[in-house]
Amino acid sequence: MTHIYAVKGNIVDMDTEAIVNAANTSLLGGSGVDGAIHRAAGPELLAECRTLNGCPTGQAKITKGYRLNAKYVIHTPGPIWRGGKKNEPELLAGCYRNSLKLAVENGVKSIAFPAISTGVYGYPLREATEIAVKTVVDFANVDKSVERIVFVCFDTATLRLYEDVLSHYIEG
Ligand code: AR6
Repeated sequence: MTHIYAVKGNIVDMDTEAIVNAANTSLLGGSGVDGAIHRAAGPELLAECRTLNGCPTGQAKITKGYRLNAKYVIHTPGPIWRGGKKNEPELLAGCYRNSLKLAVENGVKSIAFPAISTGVYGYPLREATEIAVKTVVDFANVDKSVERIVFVCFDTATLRLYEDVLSHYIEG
């Protein structure tokens, strides 16, 4: 059974085989999670990202982790919140699903996700958390090859929310 849980922390410090980057469609870096990952991984990450020709919103691409603890970075551009009627929920679910698909294809057994789109991109936190948890739980119910999935929360309020939403899906 896949172990799915939330922790408070910085995504670059995670001990998982892959970490997910809340990227933009250029894949050439930015602020928030993206900035932290590029800073910690070193310039080789940007060099590899330049070869990828960007990534559509809701899709995902994989690179090496370079100076990170993580072997891989999975880059996924989340949707910018535009009020909720521009396909944002489906695109956000796509980020989680497509990142997990890439993880499976690359034999990744543990992966950490940030709260994609809930910073600069302005997605309401509760709605985003419900989509994140539901999409990950649904995926893990079908494909059990990833053993550990961690939601990394930057602050205590986000952690509480994830724990609350997770408790509706997972017992114990
Ligand atoms: N570790 C874990 N969570 C973090 C970290 C960190 N180091 N830093 C921020 N968060 P954001 P987005 C939280 O803005 O909304 C970039 O410029 C943060 O509190 O990183 O998807 C990209 O290049 C928030 O809850 O990502 C894009 O242009 C969550 O992570 C754009 O921002 C996501 O915040 C993407 O915006």
